[in-house]
Amino acid sequence: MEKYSYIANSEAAYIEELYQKYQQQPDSVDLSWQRFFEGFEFSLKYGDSKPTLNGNGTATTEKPVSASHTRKEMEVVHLIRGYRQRGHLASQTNPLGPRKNRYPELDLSDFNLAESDLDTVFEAGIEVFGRAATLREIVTALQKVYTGKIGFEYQYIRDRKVKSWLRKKIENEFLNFNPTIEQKKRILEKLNDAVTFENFLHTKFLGKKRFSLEGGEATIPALDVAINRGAELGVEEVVVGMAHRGRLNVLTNIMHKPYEQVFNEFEENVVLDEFSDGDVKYHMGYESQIETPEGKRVSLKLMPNPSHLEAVNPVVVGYVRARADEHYNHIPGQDKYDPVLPILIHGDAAVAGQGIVYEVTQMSNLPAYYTGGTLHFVINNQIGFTTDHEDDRSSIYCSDIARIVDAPIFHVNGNDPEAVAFVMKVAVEFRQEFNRDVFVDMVCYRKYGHNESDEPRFTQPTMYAKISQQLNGRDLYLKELTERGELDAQIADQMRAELEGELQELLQKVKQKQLLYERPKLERDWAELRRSVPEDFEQSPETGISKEVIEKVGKALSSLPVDFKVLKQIEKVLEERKQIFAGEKPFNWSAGELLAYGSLLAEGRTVRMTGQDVQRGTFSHRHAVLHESETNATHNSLAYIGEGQGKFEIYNSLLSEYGVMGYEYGYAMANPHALVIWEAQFGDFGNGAQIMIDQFIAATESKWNAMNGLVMLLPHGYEGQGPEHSSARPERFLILSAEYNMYVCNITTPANLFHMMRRQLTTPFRKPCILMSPKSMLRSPMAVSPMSDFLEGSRFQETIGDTYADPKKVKKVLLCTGKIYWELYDKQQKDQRKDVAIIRVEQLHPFPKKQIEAHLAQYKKAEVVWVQEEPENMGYWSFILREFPEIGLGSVIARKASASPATGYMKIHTVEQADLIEQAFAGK
Ligand SMILES: Cc1ncc(C[n+]2csc(CCOP(=O)(O)OP(=O)(O)O)c2C)c(N)n1
Ligand SMILES: [Mg+2]
Repeated sequence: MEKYSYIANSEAAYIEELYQKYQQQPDSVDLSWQRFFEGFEFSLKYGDSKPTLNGNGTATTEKPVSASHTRKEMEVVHLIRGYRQRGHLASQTNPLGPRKNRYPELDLSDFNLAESDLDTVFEAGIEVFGRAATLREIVTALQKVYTGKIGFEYQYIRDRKVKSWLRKKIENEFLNFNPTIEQKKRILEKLNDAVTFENFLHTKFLGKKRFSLEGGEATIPALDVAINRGAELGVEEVVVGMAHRGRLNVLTNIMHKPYEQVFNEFEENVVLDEFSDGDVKYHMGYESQIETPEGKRVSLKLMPNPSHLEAVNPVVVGYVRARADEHYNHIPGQDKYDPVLPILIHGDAAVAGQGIVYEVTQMSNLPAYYTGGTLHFVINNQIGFTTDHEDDRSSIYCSDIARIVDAPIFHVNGNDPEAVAFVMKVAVEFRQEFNRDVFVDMVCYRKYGHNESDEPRFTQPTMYAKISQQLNGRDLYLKELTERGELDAQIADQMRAELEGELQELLQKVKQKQLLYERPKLERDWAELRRSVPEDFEQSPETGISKEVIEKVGKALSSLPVDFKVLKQIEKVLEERKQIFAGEKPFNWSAGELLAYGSLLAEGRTVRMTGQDVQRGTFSHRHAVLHESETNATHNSLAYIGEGQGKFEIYNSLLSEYGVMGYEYGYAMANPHALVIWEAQFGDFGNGAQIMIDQFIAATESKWNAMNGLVMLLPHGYEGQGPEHSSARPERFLILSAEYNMYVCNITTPANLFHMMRRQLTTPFRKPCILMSPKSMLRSPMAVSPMSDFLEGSRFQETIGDTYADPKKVKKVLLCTGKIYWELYDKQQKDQRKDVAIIRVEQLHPFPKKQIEAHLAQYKKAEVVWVQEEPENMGYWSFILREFPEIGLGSVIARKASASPATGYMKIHTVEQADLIEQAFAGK
């Protein structure tokens, strides 16, 4: 308990001292004291008994204010603050009964006040009403506002402007909140839609999983308010991410997906094409447009999502950022984030338990990931599957994560749909006003088990005894309205009968009237692309560029603004760039990479790259953003290619993989014209984002019939840096490779990197592209490309044959991929081994079998082996056997099968590596 004993013990001297400080500078004292002194001065001016100041600045009155009254004034101020800070602990947000005692300590006695003070007038009333008021009035108002059906949490917010905006909304608006009859009808109508739909499914598809919303039906009027109020405040587009709970209800009753379509999915009447495997109905996405009661058209998108709870969150916000960047950045004076609103709907267990929620919340105010604030809505049914909330979190609230970014949290009783409507209204107003995250935690219950065939009484018998007593959301609201005499019960009954009739008809295939869906611009662009077919992978498209473009990009890359001083080493980098782009030196890795981006930018495309330390590059090779050596001012070279160029967005990310990669995946999902790249610091850190890889990158096209062109750069290569800095785990990607779902590459030349990047936006379809990218090869004098390899007519090479070996002499063919090629090549050259041919497989998936066969045709009698530096159980070998069984078991040269990807000792590494090369060139 917070004690205020210093107040009780302090004498007038303390208050005088504060008052003097206040007189000199009002904000030098705490806000509550400021209010107090304002009130004091007010009464000084207008009060009956006129206080005066004596020579020492001490307040005296004609009718003297007693020291005890002054102390009580202070206690009343603290009581007011107490309600604001801890009122939520006493709020009645649980529809199933009283909450656990969280010790709010808001009794009069906690402030040294008593019942006998209730009718005393206190100046402190100014804090709440703008005038003096009796303690009774003050307490009644505070209880109504802070300990009713809403628990407002916002006092921890450090920005005073934000805090006082919220206080006004809460204390002024909520105190006088009374929705109009029309608003009440709308709430009832939405509850009715929600309840009737679930009842209907429950009887027609008995026992089938639908993850019913019952117990949390107020979600539907809540979202309705958010969308409608948002539209009034300029929202044109809402992008929603949500899990299983209530998803079908949101799809039909918010997004207007035809009921008939949902029923069809229950019947599993679906036709799949060759490379699609589909997904369960409660994971599918949807797009629609709706008209609000005020006649505003709003585009809605529900993101498809996997079972993995909360994984969709970064995807939603990344998608929203891309829409803002591309769609809404052209209107002068308009914040590009205002028209597009992300809403993330969480479960109470998931939002408290999943780390990705932390990552995404932490991202919300960073320039790289800012989206103008997310509206978070928690369907808090107080249970996760069979786990009680006492077991699924340490925090008091499931929404406590909001506090890390000073986001306000509104806890609300799901059985009070008007209170739910109020908080959703304020939440969306807050988001539009401050462009920051806001959380609504709707406390409700789950009528059935986790799904409809689960028996919840196995594990929560007492909770379910209470739940069985509950009326459904509509009937409860109806009862309340009827009791309040506000609306006739017959109206709701009539609405219910109408809707049930309609659903029946729909089941017999009667179409529901829908707005014709007008595809927004980027979706029209997606529609111009097509799914890939196997023939597309026989040869990559031409992606070479003209000499003029090379020169233009080279100029941008090697110039600096006037008076922009850089370190000596950077001067050298720029000098080298000049030579490369002038054709005096071959292209190194960095030049090839930056030329790929520059050439796309010159075509007006967007290039976006994030990841840890990407501006410089983990291995100091990229130097995309330069720093002035005295001022630290930055220079993003590729932003200066020329007029009409696209935007080059390159941001160092927060230290996250799951969230950041998910975000970039979402960005790439929205914009087919953007080259979107995520780079891991070391490749295997990507495994922190394994959920994104398994559930989104690899499977999107198959599950959801959607494409994505994200590039993942995963530094990889055995260089003696230990178990975690050697392998990007290519084997994992290859296990996931099938049905032409993604490119997996490990390339050896800057030109091939350039073409790989450009291919991403050149093919008439989009595929994720995973690259095992280099470390030492970044500076290898061997891994370079002549300018001719970038010019028109050139293209990505899936394989690169041997031009040194003599086909007539070749006894052994080494098939390999990536960096080890250069070690094998070195040996071949040093020992002049014309009898050993080396073929590089630059792209592993889709596997370029025809191209490999064409190379091998030259060496018909030779033995063919696969050489890899990874242990035999890792890397590519299992995949090669699957895709190219002709090679035969045992034709592998690799490190021994190991539990860990690499040794921790440089000495052992060196011996192992030399041994691999020896073996590769050893005769039979
Ligand atoms: C990452 C992840 N872990 C576990 C599961 C399995 N699972 C599905 S729903 C669920 C409980 C979710 O509880 P809550 O977030 O409160 O949502 P509710 O079902 O209560 O609406 C669990 C554990 C999952 N889908 N995803
Ligand atoms: Mg739950």
